[in-house]
Amino acid sequence: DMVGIKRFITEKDDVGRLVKPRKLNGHKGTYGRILIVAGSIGMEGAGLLAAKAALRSGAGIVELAVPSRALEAVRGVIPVVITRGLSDDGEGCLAFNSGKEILTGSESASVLLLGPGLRNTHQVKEAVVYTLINCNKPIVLDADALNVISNEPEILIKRKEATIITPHPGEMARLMNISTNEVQQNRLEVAESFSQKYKVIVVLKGYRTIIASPWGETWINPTGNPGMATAGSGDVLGGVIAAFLAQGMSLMEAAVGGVYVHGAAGDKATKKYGQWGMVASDIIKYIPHTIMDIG
Ligand code: NPW
Ligand code: AMP
Ligand code: MG
Repeated sequence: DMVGIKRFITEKDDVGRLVKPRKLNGHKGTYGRILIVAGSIGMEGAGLLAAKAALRSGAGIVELAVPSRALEAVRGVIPVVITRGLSDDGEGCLAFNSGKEILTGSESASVLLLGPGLRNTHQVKEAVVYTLINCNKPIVLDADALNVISNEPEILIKRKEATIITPHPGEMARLMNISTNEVQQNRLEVAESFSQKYKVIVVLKGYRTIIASPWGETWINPTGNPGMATAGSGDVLGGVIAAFLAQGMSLMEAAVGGVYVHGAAGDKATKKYGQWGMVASDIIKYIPHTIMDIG
């Protein structure tokens, strides 16, 4: 039941407190290694956006793993990103056995981001489920990684480590087998009930993104604007949250702080390009200035 849940509206100072000066002797390993599993033929951009956002949010090392047929399209696009090819189904999506490869890749990672642009196929589902069950690292789950488990969200309870899910209202609706309208009419209750039932942090995106924790703490985000309703905006958010986690923030700090910074960077982007003209990569451009202003 929803009794006893504390609800807050995120303020700038709540996030500013999380932006700590770096240790003088810190090295890239200090700021975490993120494994991003994202993309497919035709959706190579999803992983690239997430990777770039993670690096601009302070992550030490970012590795982007894609189905092998998509590797050539992402290799070298962002020189600072490490790339890795995973077993391919022959059509540019993950194959059944890529789950084992993801697990191997995750051994050196501090955090995983799984889902943007993977597509909703049986083989992707097998790889995602294998990773969820076997991986003992925190995972940020987005997009198709949510779509593939929407008929068995119970899998989330089997995780050995924490999970943050970042559904948009359409993905939330699929996970709960209700309509997008029903999600939008009860955003707080939907996010809180799913979080408590499946023991995951729920980031329900959209106007005033809601961040609900299973231990009964909910945050409502005031930043962002409809200029962010543009392809790839959500892929950027996954990268920011993963980067904050990798740098040692707690789960809720990373989720609440990441959503705030992502929205505030989107607000800065509209000052330059307007709500009509801004695109997802413009949000990334303003992440560094946003973090500097807030911290
Ligand atoms: P409706 O129609 O209102 O019921 P999909 P996607 C709803 C990748 N991308 N408020 C809405 O439902 C992603 O990572 C790759 C209300 C809408 O029709 C995914 O893997 C890119 N409703 C894949 O594409 C750039 C909302 O959901 C439906 C809502 C598909 O993801 C683009 C659409 O959702 C993209 O990120 C809101 N705020 N938001 C790349 N360059 O590689 C969404 N809905 O069918 O899940 O499609 O989000 O585009
Ligand atoms: P996705 O649908 O996964 O690409 O995610 C879209 C991103 O843009 C999420 O972070 C949303 O919260 C944000 N967004 C979309 N529309 C709006 C809006 N009208 N106001 C604020 N943020 C929005
Ligand atoms: Mg998305």
